[in-house]
Amino acid sequence: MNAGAKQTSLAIESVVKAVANWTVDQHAEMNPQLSNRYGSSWRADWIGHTTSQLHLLAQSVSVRSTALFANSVRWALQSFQARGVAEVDLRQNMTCLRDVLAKELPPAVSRTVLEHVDAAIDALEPSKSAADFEMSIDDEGASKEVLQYLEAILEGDRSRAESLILTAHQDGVTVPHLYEHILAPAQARLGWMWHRGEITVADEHFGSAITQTLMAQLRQHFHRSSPKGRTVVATSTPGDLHEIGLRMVADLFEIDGWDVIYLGANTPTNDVIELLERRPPDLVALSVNTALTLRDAGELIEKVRENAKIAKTKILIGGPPLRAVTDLWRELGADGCAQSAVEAVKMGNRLVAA
Ligand code: B12
Repeated sequence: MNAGAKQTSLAIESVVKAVANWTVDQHAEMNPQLSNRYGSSWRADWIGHTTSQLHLLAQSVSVRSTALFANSVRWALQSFQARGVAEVDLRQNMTCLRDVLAKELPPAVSRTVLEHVDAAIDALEPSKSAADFEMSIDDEGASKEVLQYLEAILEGDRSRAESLILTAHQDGVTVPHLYEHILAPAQARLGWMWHRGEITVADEHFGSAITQTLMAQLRQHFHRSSPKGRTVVATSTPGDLHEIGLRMVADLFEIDGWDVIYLGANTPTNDVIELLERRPPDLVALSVNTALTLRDAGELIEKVRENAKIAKTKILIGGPPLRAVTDLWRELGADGCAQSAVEAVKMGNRLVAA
């Protein structure tokens, strides 16, 4: 990660609270209708929204990607529209944020930061459509199996959802296929439905819990290749609560004959480094599941590179933000990136062989 960009990113984080408040003050002054239109919690809601945007801005600045911020803001627009927030209000809010940042940030950093905000303002132009952006919108026709699995989840029928997957496995469908072509797309679709306000967080939690239980059950049926004598540590970053994608990656490495040290979600960076020193692996598989954890991922990679004992360990990275902006992995200092668990295993073998 670039040191100057990281510093600017941290400078933004340190003023989030004040900037969010000033932005909402300016927005309310510009548009007195705001308080009528969004009910009694309007101020807290807009401060919450502006705060989230500022955290995303800080992350995008840390990886020097205006595309990441533009994509994230455009992606959020769809969710807000589904919940009755007017597009024009989101645009005004971003314009007020720009004014406040232009006034408050030191000139040395404001040019870079404002480039990101300008990209977001452009992304919110009414002439732009969702197709102009690269977030993982899974709106295409899903397979029959994915739809059947989702239907069982959304009808609250856990037994049917489990039996669909376990029966398919008994009928010869392999674990990698079940992961890649049914469970992963079903999870993405649950996310997309929640994003558009079609299902609740409870529905998503119910489905994610079933997917995790099934993955645990399928473990008993893994057909492992002969041992490769290679070890991978599969981890995420502190504060990242997503674990299904990383676990799929870990499981497919195990099936491929690797020894896997799976650390799961929300792992403290210093503890990961200590583990890498104690049990040096051939590969680290690092999962980044929201743009909000990109800087932490960059820091983990920096700490590996600065540590003579483990500096040469190959680092493979992946997750939704790296699918949306495909060159981020270089900026973060990883050795490679892959878009799916199946691709992760191929890339991991390639990196270690090289
Ligand atoms: C379930 C879920 C959650 C659950 C997680 C539960 C759990 N135990 O895992 C909970 C409720 C905790 C959650 C919270 C949030 N979530 Co969430 N979540 C999801 C959801 C719906 C499914 C995730 C999942 O299981 N995917 C299935 C797996 C298989 O897919 P995957 O993670 O992409 O992994 C594949 C590849 O990316 C790749 N891969 C993954 N890791 C790695 C690692 C390596 C090394 C490699 C090579 C490849 C690789 O291989 C995997 C298999 O093919 C996704 C939607 C989506 N499109 O995925 C959102 C999603 C990941 N969440 C998102 C967000 C924004 C959040 C929140 C910030 C929401 C909020 N406002 O609070 C919080 C953040 C919480 C936190 N601090 O981490 C966004 C991230 C957007 C972005 N690009 O930054 C997503 C994409 C939804 C969306 N489209 O907006 N979430």
